[in-house]
Amino acid sequence: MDKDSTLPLLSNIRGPHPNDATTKVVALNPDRSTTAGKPLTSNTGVKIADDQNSLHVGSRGSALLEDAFFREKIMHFDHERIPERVVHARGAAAHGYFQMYKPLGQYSKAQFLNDTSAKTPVFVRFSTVGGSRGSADTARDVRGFAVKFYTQEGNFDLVGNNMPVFFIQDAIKFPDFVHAVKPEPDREIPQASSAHDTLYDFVSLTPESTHMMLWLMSDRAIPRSYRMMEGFGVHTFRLVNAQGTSHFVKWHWKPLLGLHSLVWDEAQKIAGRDPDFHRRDLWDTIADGHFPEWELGLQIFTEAQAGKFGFDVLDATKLVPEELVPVQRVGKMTLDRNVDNYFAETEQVAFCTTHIVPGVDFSDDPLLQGRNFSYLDTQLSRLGSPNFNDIPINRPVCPFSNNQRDAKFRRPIDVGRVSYFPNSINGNSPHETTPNQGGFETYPEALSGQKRRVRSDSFKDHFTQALLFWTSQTKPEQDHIVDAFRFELSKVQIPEVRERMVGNLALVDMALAERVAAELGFTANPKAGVNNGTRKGAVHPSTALSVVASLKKPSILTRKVAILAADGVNIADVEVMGKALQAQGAKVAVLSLRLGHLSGANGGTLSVDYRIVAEPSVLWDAVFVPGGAQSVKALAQSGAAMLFVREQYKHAKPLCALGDGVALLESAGIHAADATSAKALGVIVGNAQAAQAGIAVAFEAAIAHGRFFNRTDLDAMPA
Ligand code: HDE
Repeated sequence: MDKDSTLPLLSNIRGPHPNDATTKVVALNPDRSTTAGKPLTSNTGVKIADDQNSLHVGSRGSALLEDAFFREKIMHFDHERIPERVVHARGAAAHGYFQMYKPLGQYSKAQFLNDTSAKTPVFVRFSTVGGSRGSADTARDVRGFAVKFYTQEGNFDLVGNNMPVFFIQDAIKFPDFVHAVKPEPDREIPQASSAHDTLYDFVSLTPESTHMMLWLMSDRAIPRSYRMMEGFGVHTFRLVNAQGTSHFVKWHWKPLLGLHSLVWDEAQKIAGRDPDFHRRDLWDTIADGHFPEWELGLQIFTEAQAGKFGFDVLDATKLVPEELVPVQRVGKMTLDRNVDNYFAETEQVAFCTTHIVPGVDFSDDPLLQGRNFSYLDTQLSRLGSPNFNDIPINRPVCPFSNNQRDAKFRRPIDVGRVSYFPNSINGNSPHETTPNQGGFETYPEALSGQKRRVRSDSFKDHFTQALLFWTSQTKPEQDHIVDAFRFELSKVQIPEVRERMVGNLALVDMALAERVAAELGFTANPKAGVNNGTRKGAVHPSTALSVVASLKKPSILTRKVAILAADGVNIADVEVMGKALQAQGAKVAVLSLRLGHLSGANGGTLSVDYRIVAEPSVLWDAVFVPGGAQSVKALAQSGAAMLFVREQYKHAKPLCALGDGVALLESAGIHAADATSAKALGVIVGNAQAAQAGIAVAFEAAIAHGRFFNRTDLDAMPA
């Protein structure tokens, strides 16, 4: 082979920004502007002749106060930051659209839930909760999943998380919880981590947190990608139809790529190797045209049904099992455009749980009621003005008009004498709209009772659903929960806090608590827990709660596969396997000891996409080692290459080797002879000819499957 071999997509994994070519978005956002071809000017439009030098006395003298251009530029720069979010500071976002499969008029009169021809624009921001704006993406944490629908009846913000329950029941405890999980105030340590004394002190004294703590220790807290996690509205909301009938609803987002998670060792290593792992993943796949998709799932039930569930649907530490109320998939959301500007869009977007539209209403969940105060309040402090809805990313796409006036950063020039209602001077405009014609009407819920600071008795069972979650996990997922508690509690310094937390776990399940305690040097004791709740008893496992059990339609679309090669590689192996995987939508790249071109065993050259040390194993979903004795020998002499295959194995990822490549796995302690045993699940090997005979198909199936936790010797693998 004479010519250089480059698989078409290989060098384009971090492709160009599609916005460069797109202009459709301008209609949605008239404020979008570029500087291409324009002169550099001051903020008042004066053309700048010299932007390289400030005004000085002579060539070496002191600077002059008169230098207005310098002062304007530095003044602006000095004030470039706004306060980061108190929680959910670290995030990434994208634009897209939402479309219904069938009208939902039976339950809700909302236009965006009924008009199946409408593509409602959305802006979605994903986030971690605890870390600062510059923290790593892969921290063990809840992920925010906030969706702004720009509907024709106003903006609807569904400000959710990737877990369906929460740590606390009443909003008054939110500052306490957040203070406990954030870095400890005297030393500002640890960053973006729940593994410390104050968090466990608080949650162990607050048994209502136990259910959510199990979620936090599960693989849900370390997603592989924002594109591969579920979203939940958490609270019970209402849907209200044109007749005024209300149903309760739980909102779900179901990712079409299925649910996938990292493993903890990998997540920690990624935090150093690529702290932007999730941001980059979202950006790159949208730029590549592989648009992430989620189906909107709804659990709809009546108040009468809710009364028979055995738990309170107003309690945000409880979920409604899908076996009890099935999730109806009613529409689909597609994210098809990266942001133009991180600050203008992702940083300035202001989500508020109060942003609802006719056809949607609140329930009395005390956490939701508190959020309804908090989000509006926080935007004032972050964005600095009650005019924050005028910032382009927050502005509705439907007409809006009212008598609110002035305040900092007022953008519209409100014309006319009238800024009050009723009026006769302006024909009584802007006028009210009756509910029949689309005006918002609050659901007339009947309420009575004394004003009291009290928690309902129906909120007091803190352990039954924790047990439900625990028993619904597959064995490897249970192992991961146990390992995560052991990890976090061994970082906790105060023995009583550890014992109290394990005591609470004992109130969920004694075997769970005993397993956690086994490596902490004490015996699990339910009496050490805080049992101010009651346990109702038996549970029926729910497969929807398990990431592993709910993977229904595996695919290799957008999965990242590394090909390890060096000089003397068998290029035919690379081409056959690379093209087969690309045909199924995987992202394939050649990794070597150096950049440039590799010489093939039988002539020809292969271009290298990445150096192994710069893009190590934890950033890849699977690895392929092609044949070529010289190539394999060079890789075997590289610690980085050996670590690569060992880590792939340790993190339960698929490996495939052909011909001489099998020897590389062997020398890493991964034995191809075990190919058919449970021990080597996900290790695909064959001779070179086998490449044409189904090895690629077997490897694809392994990648689609994801992780092979049934490998029995994962812990023993040195990596
Ligand atoms: Fe939030 N939350 N939260 N939260 N939350 C904020 O609002 C708050 C809660 C969630 O990408 C803040 O704009 C209180 C549950 C997301 O911009 C703040 C309570 C759920 C985001 C706030 C909760 C969430 C936030 C900080 C307890 C899942 C990021 C910045 C009553 C259903 C949105 C901001 C984005 C952000 C308050 C609990 C989700 C301080 C008081 C439960 C996804 O207003």
